[in-house]
Amino acid sequence: MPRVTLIHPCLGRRAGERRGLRTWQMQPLWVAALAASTPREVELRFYDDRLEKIPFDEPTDLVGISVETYTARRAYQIASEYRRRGVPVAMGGIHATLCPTEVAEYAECVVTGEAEQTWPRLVDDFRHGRLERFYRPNGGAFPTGWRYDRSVLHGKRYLPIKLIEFGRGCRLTCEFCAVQTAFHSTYLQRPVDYVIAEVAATAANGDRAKLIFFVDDNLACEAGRLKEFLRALIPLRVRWVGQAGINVAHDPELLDLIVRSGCRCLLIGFESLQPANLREMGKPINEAHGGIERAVGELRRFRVPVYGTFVFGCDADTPDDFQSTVEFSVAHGFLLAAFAHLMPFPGTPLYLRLARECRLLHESWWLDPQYAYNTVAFQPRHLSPQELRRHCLAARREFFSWPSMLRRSLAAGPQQRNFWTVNLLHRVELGLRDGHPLGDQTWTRPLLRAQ
Ligand code: B12
Ligand code: SF4
Repeated sequence: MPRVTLIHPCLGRRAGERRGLRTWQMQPLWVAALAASTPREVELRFYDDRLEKIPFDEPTDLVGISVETYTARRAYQIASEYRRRGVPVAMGGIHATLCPTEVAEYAECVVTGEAEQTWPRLVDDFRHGRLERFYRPNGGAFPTGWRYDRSVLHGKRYLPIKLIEFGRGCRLTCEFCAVQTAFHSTYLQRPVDYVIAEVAATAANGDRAKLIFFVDDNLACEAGRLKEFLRALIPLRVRWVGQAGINVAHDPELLDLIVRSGCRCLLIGFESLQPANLREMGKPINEAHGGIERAVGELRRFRVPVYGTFVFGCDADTPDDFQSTVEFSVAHGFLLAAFAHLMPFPGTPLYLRLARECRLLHESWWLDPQYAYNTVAFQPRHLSPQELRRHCLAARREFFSWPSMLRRSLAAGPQQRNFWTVNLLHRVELGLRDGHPLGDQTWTRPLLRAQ
């Protein structure tokens, strides 16, 4: 019986650090997706590098590692450990999809795109000694059923949140977005009754995780289907969080359904209060129907708890914009907000443009040992990279300051407990995230590359 070990890498680890950031410790859904499509006779194990030590010496025949751009360094360290012991490694995930050639240097084989169909084939090829270098889904194939087997995740100390997918991808074309790049701006949805059945099972078995996170990057790609889904969700009386485009705010019927179906936090990428920046990012949708100001007014009118996200570093940004954006977010009583700088993820139109303009400070920043979380990897137009980072950090500190939290808590109404839990957690982690290393700092061996 072949033994297969799946690994979810952490972002990195400082010397002496025992546990990672709490807000990121959620069930990795890719493991549940792969587990459901793993042939039954395979003995499957899973280790989450964010929560536990990886037993590298435990006998196994094949290892599967998921790679995001931020976790690539750590993933390659883990792969090196196994490959040094003669165990072949398969890698997949969004970074493997964006940079298959780089990933192939650290693995026996690379899976790009969705793996529901390719994974069983890979395992079968492995058993017959004919592993290929690359596995790609057949053009636009719909991953039949999208089933998940979460049994391998049981017993691990994740946040009590259940991750569920409604759809995958996004049809919009924001310049900086890795998702639209990986999915070629396409969007696929599961049948509503599949998702509702999964939610109902959570609600029925009294799962500790009554809070559901719909992980879609944009729940509102198809407003009509979203309404159908939310209507079916109302009787299940669950609490949920999710991410959606600004278009939800211009549809009163949708806002009403969002609230009535139990939404406790809706992340919306406002990105910038400057119209010129929105044009640069390729996000004109945020200017439509009266723009962000009107959208936020509607969200308040319906009492939708908003997680507003903003991105800085576009050409029109000046130092004053940070302050005015924080003031906007506080004045509108956002439950949460993020103030990030632009990140040139590999393969994105943003990355390609900055490379053309010779503005990338590190070409493969994710592999650079000097690069740490929150380092700016490109040359902004009117600020220095250090200023951009400092202003973003100051904006976060101000948003999570006591006066801001107290003021914003007034907008939280009866959801005070929820408000304080999430705000205090984010406040504590502010300092921990900044400058966090990518990769395990105590790991000093050279990375093992394919011949
Ligand atoms: C949920 C989520 C989170 C959750 C964490 C979830 C968790 N499990 O812990 C939270 C909110 C905490 C989070 C945090 C962050 N996230 Co996040 N997140 C997502 C999101 C929205 C969904 C991921 C998901 O569950 N998808 C559903 C599963 C089934 O799909 P999947 O993971 O792609 O897996 C499929 C295939 O890729 C493949 N596959 C995946 N792994 C493997 C491994 C093997 C061996 C094989 C064969 C196949 C395979 O098979 C699966 C089935 O088809 C994605 C967006 C997206 N669409 O990917 C962003 C995303 C992955 N996050 C992103 C980022 C940047 C972050 C942060 C760095 C943000 C920050 N605050 O700075 C942090 C860092 C977290 C970390 N790595 O430690 C980026 C990554 C970009 C990149 N190029 O790497 C994404 C793509 C968002 C985006 N729009 O750019 N995130
Ligand atoms: S709306 Fe969100 S998911 Fe869609 S392309 Fe833009 S940033 Fe990506």
